Amino acid sequence: MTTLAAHRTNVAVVKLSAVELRRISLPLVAPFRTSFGTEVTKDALLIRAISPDGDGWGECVAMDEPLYSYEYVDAAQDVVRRFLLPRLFAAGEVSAGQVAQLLSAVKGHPMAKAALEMAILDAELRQAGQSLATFFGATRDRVPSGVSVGIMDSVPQLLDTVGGYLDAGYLRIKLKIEPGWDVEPVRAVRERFGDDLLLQVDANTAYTLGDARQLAKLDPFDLLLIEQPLPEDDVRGHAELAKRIKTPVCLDESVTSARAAADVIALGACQIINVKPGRVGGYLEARRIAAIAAANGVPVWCGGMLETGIGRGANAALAACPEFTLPGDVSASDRFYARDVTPPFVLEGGHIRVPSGPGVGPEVLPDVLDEVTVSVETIRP
Ligand code: NPQ
Ligand code: MG
Repeated sequence: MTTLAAHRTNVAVVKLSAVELRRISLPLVAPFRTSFGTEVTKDALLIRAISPDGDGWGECVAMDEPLYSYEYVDAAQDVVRRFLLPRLFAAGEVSAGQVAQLLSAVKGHPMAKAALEMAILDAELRQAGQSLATFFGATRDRVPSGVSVGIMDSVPQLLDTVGGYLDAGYLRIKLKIEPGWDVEPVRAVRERFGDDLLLQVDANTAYTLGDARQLAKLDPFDLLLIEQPLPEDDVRGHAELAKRIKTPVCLDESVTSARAAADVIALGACQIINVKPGRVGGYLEARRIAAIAAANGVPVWCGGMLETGIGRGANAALAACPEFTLPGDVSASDRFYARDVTPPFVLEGGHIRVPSGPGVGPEVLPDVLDEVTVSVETIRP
């Protein structure tokens, strides 16, 4: 198993001379509505690991408000500054594979920890001249691209939007749903675009087990999956729901670690897993989850958190690993952003190209970065 050995192996060590915490704000091309709220801008925390042997970038996917999970970007910056960085600085030289262990005394905050590990990993891979895809044992140089479609004001508006994405070449459509916006939009999209369309839905925890009969009304539409219908901690509810509906249950929010992944699989709470590096504490844990799921015959796909090009490129590398057998939410940059901090990822026949240069993600464009920067904090040992 060269892929599993690979992420236990240090490709280099990183001597941290400083860490830059940079907040950026990117306008979305259109509002993105989910069952938990409507986003119009993306506020991200970027982390630059500064070392004498070269820098590395990490991206924290925490939202500006604690709506997807309890994390939010101000809290992430606070925990990085006050509790995480002192532990990394105290360790002296670090390798990405040591970061989770060094930070393990601090409970929770997986997105903050993931961003730090990613910055170290990027610096390490750049030193070694290796791409994340190579480090991971990825087997593809491009990945099929799916798109997440927000809740709309009307069905005609939804059909227009989905039609536009299909014209652009997206290979799979995910509809955001909530009570009052579920069967009707799914039926309309199926009728308009046909039975061959790869179609799935994501509820972001908006239902309860009491809604099982309503969710069973989605059964006739041959969906690939329903993502996270019930609350994050309702593992038993998902196991029960999975028995009551035909649509395969996929978990996102509930899968907070490799152990949680093994548990939800063992308990029959899901048939498919959405892997998101930020949610599980980093790319290394995400890679392990993919291996665990595959070993249990559970298909995985790579989720998305509206990443800038930095995280988008890294997600493409993860999605290029052999365990990823379903199209992910790795969309083209222009799905969300007119201007990004890296050269844009574009659709090529419905696929996104996996970065092949050294490091976790592509090169950052310094001029754009400065233009979208809201604040910069530099922390030294
Ligand atoms: C999901 N993502 O799969 C998430 C939810 C999500 C692409 O559907 C800002 C930052 C806004 C992160 C909106 C997709 C967000 C966000 C939605 C994540 O559940
Ligand atoms: Mg989701």
